[in-house]
Amino acid sequence: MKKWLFSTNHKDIGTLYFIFGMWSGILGLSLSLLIRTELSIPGSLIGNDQIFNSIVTAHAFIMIFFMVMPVMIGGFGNWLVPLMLGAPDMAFPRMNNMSFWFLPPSISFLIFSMLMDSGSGTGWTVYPPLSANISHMGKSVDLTIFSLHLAGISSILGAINFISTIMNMRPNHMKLENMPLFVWSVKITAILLLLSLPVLAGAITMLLTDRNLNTSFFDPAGGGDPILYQHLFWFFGHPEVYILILPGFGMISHIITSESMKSESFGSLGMIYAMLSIGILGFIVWGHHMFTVGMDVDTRAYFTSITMIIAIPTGIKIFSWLTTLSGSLIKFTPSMNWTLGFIFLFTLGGLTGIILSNSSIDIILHDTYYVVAHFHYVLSMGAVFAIMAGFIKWYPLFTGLTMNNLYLQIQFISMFIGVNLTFFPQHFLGLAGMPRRYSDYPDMYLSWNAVSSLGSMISLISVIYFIILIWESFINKRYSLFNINSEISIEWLQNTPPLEHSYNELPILTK
Ligand code: HAS
Ligand code: CU
Repeated sequence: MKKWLFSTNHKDIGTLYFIFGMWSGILGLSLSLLIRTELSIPGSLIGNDQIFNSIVTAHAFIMIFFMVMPVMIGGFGNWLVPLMLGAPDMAFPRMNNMSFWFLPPSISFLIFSMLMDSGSGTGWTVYPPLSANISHMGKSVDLTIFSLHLAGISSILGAINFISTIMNMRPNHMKLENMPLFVWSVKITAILLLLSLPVLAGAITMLLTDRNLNTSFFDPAGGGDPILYQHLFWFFGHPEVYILILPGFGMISHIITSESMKSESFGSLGMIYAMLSIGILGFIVWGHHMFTVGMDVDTRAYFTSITMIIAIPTGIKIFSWLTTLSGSLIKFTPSMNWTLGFIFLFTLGGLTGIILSNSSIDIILHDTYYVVAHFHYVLSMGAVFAIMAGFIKWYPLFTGLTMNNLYLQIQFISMFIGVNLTFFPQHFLGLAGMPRRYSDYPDMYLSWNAVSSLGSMISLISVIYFIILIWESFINKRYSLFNINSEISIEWLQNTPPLEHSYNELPILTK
């Protein structure tokens, strides 16, 4: 108990983040299944639209703040950054502990916000006037705001810790351009966090005072402006989407480089500049979420053009990964499968982003399922596929165990089918005009919704299967080769045969 509660060890804290992220992931997944069950056929299952909207809101918050961020930055970041730098630990180990322990109270507030009063049916964007007293009286939205405050503090402390560690605890001879790409990705992510989260904190605190202290920042009746909230939110919200993907980019670079037996990623320096450009551009494109607010045409033209420019550094990353792979003997190992799946499906999601960035098209597609399809391709198949690839790749490091390869292959195939079946039809629904955040629809949308819900059930089964595989590696004590507890590995180490590299092949053991 003491070990985990008071831990200042980056690996233990990383493990805590993984366990927390998995737990939240199961909660978020459960909520998504409620959504898909409600939408599997027309008519009402839950019977209360406020509850439906609260479920949608909590699903998004939990997946973003309590699943993807803790796992990618907290889990992989804590485990890998000090190791890749050769640093003994994080720069501020006790602050690291505090960053983690802010999260359980934070998610508790969010869960309470669903249970108290009428819940926060605001969407994760929490736009006023919907989130103001007029539509959300009671304490739910206030609890949601407090939850975000705590999660925000946790992330800001984490960001300070990563930046300090990376800037000050590198070996003397490691120049910035030689720093591993995952470390770079975490560093850029941390800078984005540090610059964007305070803006969110400001926005939600202003909303809190509007709700409770009679200010009117966002209330036209008192001289305020609800559009101001949208600007503040998306100034945070857009960098946030790159926060969710950049550490994944970092992991994908490492996995591709190592699995294709290359010594470094193709265009390593270019990759660093690409990530930096994505980070900088991420701060000046927020208006593409607000094309429908009544923007003048010049501003629309600006946000459309600048958004499209992000395709260039992202394209540099995609093509550098493909070039790194090029000429190598591709082995379809489980982590390689997830990586190739990532490249394919993230690109698909990125391309629909470019389509949405056209302001005139977005005015039609905004708030339809097309947007939902776009962001699930970059998140459920981008961020989550990167997490799966990284988790399987470094599982032996984290646990000293390995998972069954054959079963992992089956799990990959079933989840690949599941998520594509869930989200691909949502493009059609969006193009046909089905709005997002609605609990019901006319019969004409039935067929693709049914397919989508079926897909989500397949994904559910493959996630449960994955958890069983983790459990199986523990109970069968499936030690990895270099686990100190493994008798096989001790024996193996004592009789290590010489390694011989054959041309274009994995190193093979010769007896
Ligand atoms: Fe996005 C909405 C545009 C990347 C996440 N995005 C969202 C939302 C989320 C999200 C969560 O402009 C919904 C928020 C909400 O609740 O309302 N997004 C883009 C663009 C990119 C992009 C241009 N998004 C992401 C990533 C995310 C993410 C990464 C999280 C991980 N997104 C939008 C827009 C909206 C939006 C609109 C608002 C929609 C609305 O109405 O609400 C880019 O970063 C993607 C770049 C990647 C690629 C693929 C690889 C590049 C290659 C190079 C060649 C390609 C070229 C393009 C030259 C482009 C291979 C050619 C174009 C063709 C179509 C052929
Ligand atoms: Cu955006």
